[in-house]
Amino acid sequence: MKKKALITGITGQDGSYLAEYLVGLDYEVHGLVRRVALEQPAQRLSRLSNVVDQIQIHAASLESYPSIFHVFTKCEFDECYHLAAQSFVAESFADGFSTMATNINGTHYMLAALRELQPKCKFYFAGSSEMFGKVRETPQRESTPFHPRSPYGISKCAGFQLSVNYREAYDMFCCNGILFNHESPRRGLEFVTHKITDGVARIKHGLASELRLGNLDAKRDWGHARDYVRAMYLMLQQPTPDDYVVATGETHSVRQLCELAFGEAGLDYNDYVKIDQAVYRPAEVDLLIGDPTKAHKVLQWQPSVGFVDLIKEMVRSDLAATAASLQKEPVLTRP
Ligand code: NDP
Ligand code: GDR
Repeated sequence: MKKKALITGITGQDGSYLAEYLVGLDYEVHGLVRRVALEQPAQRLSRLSNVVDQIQIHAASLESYPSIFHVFTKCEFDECYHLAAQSFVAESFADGFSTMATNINGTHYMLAALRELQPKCKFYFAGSSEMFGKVRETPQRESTPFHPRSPYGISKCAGFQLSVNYREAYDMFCCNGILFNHESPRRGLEFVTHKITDGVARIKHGLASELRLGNLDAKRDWGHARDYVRAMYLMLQQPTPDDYVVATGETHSVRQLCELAFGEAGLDYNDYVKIDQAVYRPAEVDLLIGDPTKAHKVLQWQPSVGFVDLIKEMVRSDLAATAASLQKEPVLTRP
């Protein structure tokens, strides 16, 4: 019998890599997607082009408990990876109410429906290094206290605590990943890595003359998304549920990212990057660097791609995609 997994947020960066990984492990993979994604499959399911014929999609929304409940009445799952969220920190300042509603209630609905219908199903919650926020110690580990700096970070703390509470109160197998930033050519264009690598490609091909960014001194621990979805899977294969930091253990500034990405295309970022105060956040997370010792020891997890190779891969991918779009060659599959 094949194992069955449900992935919320399957259309996103992580969901698409996780779907491919689990299909490769011979899982029966199901995805929960918003109805709008089904109405615009060419755009909204594009990250899933490698596996779309091998997965089953269910229409549901994090805003609707009945829609989530209904999915769990249709099929029995062994594992549930809850990745769906409003995931852009800056947007959470612009509309904190909807970020809170989607991320907190959505997680609560998932847990409540599972408890009611499938309490033996293992549950993964996509926690974040943004929960550490104004960091209390460096590097950050599982025991580091949370001090979130945005509505997004607060919503992730609430989701984390909900997951812990269902584990303790109802003996459910709930794991929290505390994942540091992870990127790839599939990253949304609003996030700084992809904004920069896409900007480099556009400048290199003469489509733009500058790139407007905010705080270049912020430091992040950036890894590759393909590596990080393996850690999610490994958490649910352990004998007992627990929480894990997943990170590379290295930190770099946005400025270093610019230097590397522009350099990869033979450009000097100083000639193109303009500082735009409008992109600064009302409260910033200045420095993140994770200590993944527990994930190394317990999960036997190690990242396979470092910062330099990650950014080079993203620049190369964006240069190729921009060149293809200029020649009006359709890009049939995403990387
Ligand atoms: P993305 O933004 O790429 O994907 C988010 C997913 O959530 C999309 O599939 C989106 O669907 C779905 N979604 C959003 N709102 C709803 C809703 N109301 N109902 C149903 N689905 C919804 O995020 P990532 O893949 O990068 O991240 C996955 C998870 O991990 C997120 O929870 C994020 O907060 C968390 N995380 C990410 C990190 C990172 O560095 N990438 C680090 C730490 C945590 P649609 O396509 O319809 O918009
Ligand atoms: P982050 O990612 O907020 O860490 O959240 P993002 O790439 O948006 O920002 C990283 C840092 O870069 C600075 N920055 C800019 N950011 C953006 N987006 N655009 C800019 O122009 C810009 N200029 C400077 C930001 O101020 C910030 O310091 C990501 C998301 O994936 C979350 O869902 C996840 O939980 C965390 O990573 C871990």
